[in-house]
Amino acid sequence: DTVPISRALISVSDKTGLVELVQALAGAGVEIVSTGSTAKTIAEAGVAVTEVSSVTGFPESLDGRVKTLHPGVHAGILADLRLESHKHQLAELGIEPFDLVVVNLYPFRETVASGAAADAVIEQIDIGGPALVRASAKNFANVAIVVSPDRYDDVKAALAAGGTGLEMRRELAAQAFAHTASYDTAVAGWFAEQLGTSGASAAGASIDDETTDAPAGFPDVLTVTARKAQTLRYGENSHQQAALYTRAAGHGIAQATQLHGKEMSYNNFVDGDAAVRAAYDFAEPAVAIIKHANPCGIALADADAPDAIASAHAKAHACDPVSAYGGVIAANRTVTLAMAETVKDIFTEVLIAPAFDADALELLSTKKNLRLLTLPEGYGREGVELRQISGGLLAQTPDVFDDFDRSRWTLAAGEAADEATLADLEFAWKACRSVKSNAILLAKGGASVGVGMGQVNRVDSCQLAVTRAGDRAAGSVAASDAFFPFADGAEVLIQAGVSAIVQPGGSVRDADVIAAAEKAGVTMYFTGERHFFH
Ligand code: 93A
Repeated sequence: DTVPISRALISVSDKTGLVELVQALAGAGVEIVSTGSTAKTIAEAGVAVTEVSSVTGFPESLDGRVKTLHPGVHAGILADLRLESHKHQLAELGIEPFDLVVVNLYPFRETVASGAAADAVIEQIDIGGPALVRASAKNFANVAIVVSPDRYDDVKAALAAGGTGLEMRRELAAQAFAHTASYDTAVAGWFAEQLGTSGASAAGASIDDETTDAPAGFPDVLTVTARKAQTLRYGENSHQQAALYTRAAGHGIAQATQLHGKEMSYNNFVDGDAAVRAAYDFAEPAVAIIKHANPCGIALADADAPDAIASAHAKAHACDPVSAYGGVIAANRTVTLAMAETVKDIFTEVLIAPAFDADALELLSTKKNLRLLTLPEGYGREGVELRQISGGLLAQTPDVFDDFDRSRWTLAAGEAADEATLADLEFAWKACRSVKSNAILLAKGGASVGVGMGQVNRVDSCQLAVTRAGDRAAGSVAASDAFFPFADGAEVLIQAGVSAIVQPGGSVRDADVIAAAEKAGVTMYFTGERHFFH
């Protein structure tokens, strides 16, 4: 199954690592055939190279549009040398086979991104390159196809080992087809954009690696390209292996920049993601503290606080100081020295913010176990969320508050709330979006004071939120991520002394729930929209 490397075709736009690769190949006696500027680079490095035109007997023509599109090249790639008939035909035709093909394509995406004119973009649609890649990948039984400089070291290792192994060639082929599929998705997306239609629906095969925009409809075929960014020490538990894959145009925790601290763990990424989800969607300065993917504190800054983000953090921490131990924090504003001075004394795994003031960074950098990450404001959002289930993927547009409008709420019970209470209800409602269902969040003064999460019935979540809030439950407001199926959950909140409740409404027993609120003189708003988060 090992195929020795003796003749390589190399045609690359990205010349990274090219010289080192061809030096290794030439040193091992490999014949190198190459195209225009690739051949020039190789020759300039003092390595012997055969121009593809002298193999085909046909000049590179039409400004490079026809270089390798020739049976003399493609028969040499596609011949299955396990078949005597193919070997005979090659001999009759006077064609030499290739066993290694190294190609990377015209920089189509980069050209689009540069703002180039349509004609220039079209010229960067590679035709011959993908043909080489696909032909080589189809014939992985005989040919190794390399589409990325990342794999040159593997080629060098194969040279030293006497050739490429079948498993390596099969894996390279899979990478190659993913590469051309993603490339064509970008081309199709660009054409669709020119036509003013959604790239995704026109391409029929998108949510690609270069866009995080929600598609107008979900494509028939989903191609997700993500590159391995990091091997993680372990997964959710130490007996599980794990790695981080990032998407090229991603905007989230996977792309955050780490300024300080130990390597991020699998659980750090999961909790970091939840923290960003919880804090970054607020327009006001906000801080969320996450444990096991749930907020144990979430708060907005006091309007008159001298240091807004420090105020938000202090309020978030006060919600549940016991649980905040070992937490992951996200702040949606620059971390100041005042906030840093508090965080420094609390065992914290990760702190994510758009930026850190220099003195705050210096102080927090003295904590070797604290990971500090920056993620720009407005990040952390995907146009489409994907979740793996066994045998497939689920895709959905994210649950966000972009067109939130409190005037759409309806008063279901009690008297209309005053502005301060309404503001707390709005905060509680928005905050409970990042709490796992069943979610009950009690809030006061722009801060959570008791969070009930992850219970399999709503009454238990109510009880948990009330217990956590303790004597702060009285006079707080409550949000419920979904309707109360019975009055019992709401009654737990009412007995604890909440002054107002916001919930979607829509239960067949809404009348019972409303009656319980009316009886206690508690205000209740219906939002008509729920925010499950599982
Ligand atoms: O214009 S093409 O579609 N026609 C071809 O026949 C062809 N063969 C290889 N582009 C073609 N290529 C591409 O040229 C390769 O994919 C590679 O990106 C590039 C390398 O050209 P050069 O060696 O001149 O830089």
